[in-house]
Amino acid sequence: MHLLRNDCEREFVQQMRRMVSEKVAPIAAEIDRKGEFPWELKKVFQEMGLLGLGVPEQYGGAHHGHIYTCLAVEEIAKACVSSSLIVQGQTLGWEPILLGGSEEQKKAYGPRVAGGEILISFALTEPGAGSDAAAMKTRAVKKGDRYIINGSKCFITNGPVCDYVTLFAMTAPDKGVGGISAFIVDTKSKGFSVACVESKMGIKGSPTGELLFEDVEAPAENLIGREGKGFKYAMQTLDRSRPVIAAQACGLAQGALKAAIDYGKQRVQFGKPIAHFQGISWMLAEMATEIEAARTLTYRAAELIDENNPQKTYLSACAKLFASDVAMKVAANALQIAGGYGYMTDFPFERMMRDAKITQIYEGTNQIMKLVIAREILQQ
Ligand code: COS
Repeated sequence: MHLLRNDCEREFVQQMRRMVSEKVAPIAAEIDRKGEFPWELKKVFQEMGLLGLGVPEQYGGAHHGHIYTCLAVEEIAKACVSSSLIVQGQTLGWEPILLGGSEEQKKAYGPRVAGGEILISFALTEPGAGSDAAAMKTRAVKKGDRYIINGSKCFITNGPVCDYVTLFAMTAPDKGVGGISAFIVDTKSKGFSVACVESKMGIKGSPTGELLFEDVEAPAENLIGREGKGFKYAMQTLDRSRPVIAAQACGLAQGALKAAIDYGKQRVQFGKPIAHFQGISWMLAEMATEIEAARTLTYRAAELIDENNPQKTYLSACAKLFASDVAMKVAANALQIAGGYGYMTDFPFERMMRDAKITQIYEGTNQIMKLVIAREILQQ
């Protein structure tokens, strides 16, 4: 159940549901099986303006608030988490520019991001810098009117198909986190390459890549904000993206619950549909309750982002932690209800369970969420 706040939100969700049932749900299993980026859905989302949900109107987008990105991602993830990452990844890649970029940068990239003319990815993680994001080794050295970038980034969502990355690199290693800067890098630049496209457990339709930067030149005007501010932009971006992942987890869980209800109502054992056995109906009731709680927390966190409330770091981490754990539990229980059939690839349960796992890992592991939450409550 969604407590949508006004007609605009209700209409948007109705529009999303129609599109998802017509375009996404019928090909979700195939996207997973093929393990290919669904370009046809990218086009559908582009035409609906979904790639510009994070871009304010003055920069060519359709931003009415962070809630809309969450609503879009939740609705798509009910059918296909891989496809929801097209919208999520685009917003994530753009947000460092929104947070720290100049007017010129916002005007130059905003319309192209919003219109889906370019795909943009967020490149923070490195092989040796995952949870400890500040331990990055990628270097950007200023030479005249350009920066020369060397290093590698891993686990980059849409990295293998994107046109630009917002890249985080050390400009002053002796300053630690204060020496990290953010850049807009064109993936057509000489010296840029995709070292590998990862083979993954789930989200198989969302290409994840390792990106190499070998003497890549970025014009000085592609620095986002000021030198040394990169880590702050990265952390602020993650504060904003964690409720989106929480929304994705809510969508996935809702999709798994629906599949379990449908299955439970038609599967007859011992002379009646299994959903009418108390053991199963109570499982369904618990799953529904946990999803309601996760969704309430998620959309409250998204509201705090829109309000720029100082508690946003705290609640975003709470939402991502709680909703992703709910998604994992609900997906596992949904599969359990479907028994042997749940384990078969003819049904969506095993895909949902594989996809659920990543929500506990990316945009900060749930252990890092606990670290962030604990820091926030201890310093209050
Ligand atoms: N908003 C704004 N600034 C923030 C911030 C936030 N949410 N979190 C940290 N900062 C600032 C701090 O205020 C500090 O600034 P000053 O040096 O000016 O005081 C600076 O950033 C360093 O912060 P901190 O000391 O907390 O950094 P740590 O190295 O201890 O790392 C964690 C903090 C662990 C929270 C961070 O590394 C993290 O989020 N790791 C997970 C990364 C992640 O989510 N990766 C997912 C892949 S990217 S899709």
